[in-house]
Amino acid sequence: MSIWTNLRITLLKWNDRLNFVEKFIIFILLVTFLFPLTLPNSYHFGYVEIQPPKLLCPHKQFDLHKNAYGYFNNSEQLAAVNNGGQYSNHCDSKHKQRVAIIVPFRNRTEHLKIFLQHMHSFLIKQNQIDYQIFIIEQADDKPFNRANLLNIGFQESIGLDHKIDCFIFHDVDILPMNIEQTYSCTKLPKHLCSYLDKFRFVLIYPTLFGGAITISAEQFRQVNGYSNLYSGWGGEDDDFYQRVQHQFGLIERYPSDVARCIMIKHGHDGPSNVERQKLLADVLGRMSIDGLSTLNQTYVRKSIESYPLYTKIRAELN
Ligand SMILES: *[C@@H]1O[C@H](CO)[C@@H](O)[C@H](O)[C@H]1NC(C)=O
Ligand SMILES: *[C@@H]1O[C@H](CO)[C@@H](O)[C@H](O)[C@H]1NC(C)=O
Ligand SMILES: CC(=O)N[C@H]1CO[C@H](CO)[C@@H](O)[C@@H]1O
Repeated sequence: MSIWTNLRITLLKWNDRLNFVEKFIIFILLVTFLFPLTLPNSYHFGYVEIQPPKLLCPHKQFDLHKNAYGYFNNSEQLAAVNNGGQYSNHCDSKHKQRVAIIVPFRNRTEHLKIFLQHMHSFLIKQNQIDYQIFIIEQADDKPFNRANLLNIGFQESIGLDHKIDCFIFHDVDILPMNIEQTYSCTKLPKHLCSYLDKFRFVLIYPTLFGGAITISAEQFRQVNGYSNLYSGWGGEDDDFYQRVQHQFGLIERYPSDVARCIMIKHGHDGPSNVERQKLLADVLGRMSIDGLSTLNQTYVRKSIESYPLYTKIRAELN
């Protein structure tokens, strides 16, 4: 008897023995375990893994040196930055992106110094984009509202430079380590720095979308920006993930050996947001009525100041 005949007989025997419910359960188990095998390697729950765009002309004359703390700090490179924290590269003028790097901020002056030196050194070495660093300072004593500040950074930086077409929203305490992690907008909104030293370079959950992200100006408008209501620590980036997922289906990430970053150590983040579960329960219901469309009612701009390595925008929240 051939192996196929044997198999057929065995299956027929089982077919008699099992009732409908048992067959159904076996069918479901087979589908659950076999279906993922048919998906491409790049698919993961909630995101797609992409290769970083190739750096077209990384700066040859600059080497990245880490100091004793592991941070980049190259004074020659810092000298190439224009007042206000702006840098223009001299490469691939056709497809060059104009990028605003938006950093929400309050009171972390020590982090800011390290961040500026490290980030300019890193981005000038990559030499991939025209960029400007905007520090958005919450100039009041209310609970920190990170997402509100990111929206303000979007609106105010575009007000200063209408040609900005790509945004990088970045926390001040996160630093990219791998020069291959290309800082620019790609097809979909993208999470940078998915793998942090603080979490032993493990992605802590598949829909994580905080810390550092890229999104085009047009895509950011399409989701009405961030919610302005997350006052206090946490929740706003999960809200934003849902908006983006609703609009675009997936986010992108780079592979785990590329998207590695370090987090500067610090103490407590301040009071957490007690309302966040309530807000997260109805993200899509609020999407069109809470965000860029309601931003003007949420703040008063106090000042715009240019410093050698950054432009600071101070805002008081209502
Ligand atoms: C970076 O380098 C400059 C001089 O090159 C130095 O004054 C500064 O303290 C350094 N900063 C850090 C954080 O190492
Ligand atoms: C908010 O204010 C700015 C300038 O002050 C204006 O250009 C913009 O259209 C306003 N946005 C909305 C949604 O009203
Ligand atoms: C501890 C500390 O420095 N707090 C300051 C943080 O920033 C706000 C607004 O700029 C100040 O009012 C606080 O005193």
